Amino acid sequence: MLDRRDLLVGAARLGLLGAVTRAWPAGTLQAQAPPRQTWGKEKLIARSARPPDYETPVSLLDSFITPTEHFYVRSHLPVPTDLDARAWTLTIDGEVATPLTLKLDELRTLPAATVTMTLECAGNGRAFFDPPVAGIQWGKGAVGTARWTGVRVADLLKRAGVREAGRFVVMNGGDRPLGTMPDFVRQMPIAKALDADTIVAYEMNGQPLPPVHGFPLRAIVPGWEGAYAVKWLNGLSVTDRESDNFWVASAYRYPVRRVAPGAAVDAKEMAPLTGLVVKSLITAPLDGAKIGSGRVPVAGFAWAGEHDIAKVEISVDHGVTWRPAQLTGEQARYAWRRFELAVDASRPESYLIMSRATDSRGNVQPEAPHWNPSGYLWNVPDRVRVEIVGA
Ligand SMILES: Nc1nc2c(c(=O)[nH]1)N[C@H]1C(S)=C(S)[C@@H](COP(=O)(O)O)O[C@H]1N2
Ligand SMILES: [Mo]
Repeated sequence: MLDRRDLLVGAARLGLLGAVTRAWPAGTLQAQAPPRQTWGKEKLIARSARPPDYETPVSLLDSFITPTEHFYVRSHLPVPTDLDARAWTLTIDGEVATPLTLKLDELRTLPAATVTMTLECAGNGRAFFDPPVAGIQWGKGAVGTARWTGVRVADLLKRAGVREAGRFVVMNGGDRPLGTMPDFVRQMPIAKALDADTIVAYEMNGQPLPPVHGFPLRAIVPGWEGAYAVKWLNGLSVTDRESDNFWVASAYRYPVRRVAPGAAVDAKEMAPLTGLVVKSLITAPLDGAKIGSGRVPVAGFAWAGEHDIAKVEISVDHGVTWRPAQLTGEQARYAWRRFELAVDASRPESYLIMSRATDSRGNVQPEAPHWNPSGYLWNVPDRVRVEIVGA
């Protein structure tokens, strides 16, 4: 079926563009046509150029705050090109007493809140599952930490007045359905929406959000997997029932029981993903590094979504013995925690360095991966192999 978008792309190819471009939202047109944009992510690993998906190399993850230009990108749909801050509105409707439509200026007059949060794509580490699963083959770097500033969703909902029937808040972004990709919509339970740390952010690391990270507004749902952080946010709708949108009803679901690797799982045996699981990442030394013998400083980050990190241990003997690392640096409720330990590596041979985190509820990174059909929540202990090359 040819729709208006197809006709416009056809027109663009034929060089027939003119007045049409102005009459039609620019987004749909430019999204499909060159030029290829890199969004300032040249140092990242391009997993897909359009829509933009960029992974951060581990070598660029060695700081508590991930610089915005090094922050990973995950988009199911093209970045909208009609991102006009002055015209942008956020609508709060559904099961509320007073529906609201707020402009950015009005949002900025409300009390601001800043949350330092580690954002991780649920599919981070998907490439390591065996048997392989379909989807973007993320390695280790679909994760980063930023300071997000905006207004509390609770403040907005209080102003609108949530009715008794309200059970969920559906978040809609300004990206548009394309081809077989449905409109991107996510839903959170009303309790999470009312949490004082759940915000509608307009800043990332002290600057307006860049377009690729959701300018001008995005949701920040702390401790939960990345897809809850809806970019280009233009609507919060309070509902009394679950959304039947594809991204809510079918995607981001995880088996309620352990399943055999490669098994098909019935939809009824799946539940929505919510919080991230306990995990660690060794950022130094880098995998494959050649190092002089002696004490090798090992460092990295560990995180556990809504929970704190209680302990990180390091092994250099394939997990037979573990030594506790020091937890250092800044501590923020939903952010990763730095760990450091100098290990002794004196023999001129290859060493496997492993890190294993435990969260405040006693959850430990599992030895065996929890295989699941979409390859979510990879969290076995991290490992890097280094070569000791003599003194
Ligand atoms: N509107 C919209 N929001 C979105 C997405 C999207 O495709 N569209 N992708 C989500 C996913 S899967 C992740 S992991 C995060 C990634 O955020 P980032 O690109 O700023 O790193 O954004 C989420 N928000
Ligand atoms: Mo994601």
